[in-house]
Amino acid sequence: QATQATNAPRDPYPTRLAQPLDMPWLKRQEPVVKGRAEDGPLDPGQLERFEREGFLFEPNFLSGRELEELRDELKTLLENKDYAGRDFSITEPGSQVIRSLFAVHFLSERFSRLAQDERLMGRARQILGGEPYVHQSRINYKPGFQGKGFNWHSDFETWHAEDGMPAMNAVSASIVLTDNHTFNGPLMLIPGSHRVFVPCLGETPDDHHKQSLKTQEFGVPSREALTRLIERHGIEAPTGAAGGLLLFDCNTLHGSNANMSPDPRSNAFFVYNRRDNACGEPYAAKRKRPDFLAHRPGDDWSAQQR
Ligand code: 6CS
Ligand code: FE
Repeated sequence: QATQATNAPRDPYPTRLAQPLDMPWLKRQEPVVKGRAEDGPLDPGQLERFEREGFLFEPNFLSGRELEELRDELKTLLENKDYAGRDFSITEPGSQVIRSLFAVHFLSERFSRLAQDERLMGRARQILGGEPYVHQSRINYKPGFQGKGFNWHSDFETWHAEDGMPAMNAVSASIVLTDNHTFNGPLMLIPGSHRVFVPCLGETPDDHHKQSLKTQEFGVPSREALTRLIERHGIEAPTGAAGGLLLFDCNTLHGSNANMSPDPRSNAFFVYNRRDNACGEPYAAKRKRPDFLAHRPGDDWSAQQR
């Protein structure tokens, strides 16, 4: 790890450590909700809920024709043979089944429009208290019987350590494009976990994303820390019909089980980061991850692919 100059400010979120700290977690520095109810579509009750729980589920955010179009687009993207074997297309551990497709707001006009849609941008601006840009986008496919789970993690821990995101000024919007039920591996969250930062053990391996996007082993909290947080706050899994919107703070601990049902569990994710929180050098990795995982404000990823 790089030595810090004596007068340099200390990183408040040290992680990927060789030795555990004396305490299981550290205090979050940034406020959770930074805008006001007057500034956007979320009402005071919804903002209060997001502040307290670290997430907010809005059933029936999308419906009808709009939802159908997105589901068709999801299918088209997943069937696109040009994406097979590309770095932004992640397969399940041990098979060639697609697990995630990244940078979808550059791959698809339809998803690009959705990412920039004021219904999402407005919510992000309101939560972040400033102008957002899309830091990352993806589709998680999770096909019936074959889709594997995601270990417990905080997205911010990874983005800070591996992408150089300075502070907790980002929010994820996940739109469920298939019905989410108990058996198809819905997202589970630990309410209230966004208020602490859990440093993780183990130095980041080179090219870690190639492994972590299939099965994450580094950047996951210890079982002791998870046990204490879950004893305190429990686990929640918002389920419901296709079209629901889940907004969650960048530091809310979450994970999911494998899909043991016949039905896919697919969703579209857009991560909004505040412009003044753009990424710099990674805090706990030797090299930055590829651009498809961490866009910069105003960059044109699709131009680089040509
Ligand atoms: O590594 C990442 O950036 C991604 N991985 C996970 C498991 N969640 C957040 C993010 O999309
Ligand atoms: Fe995640």
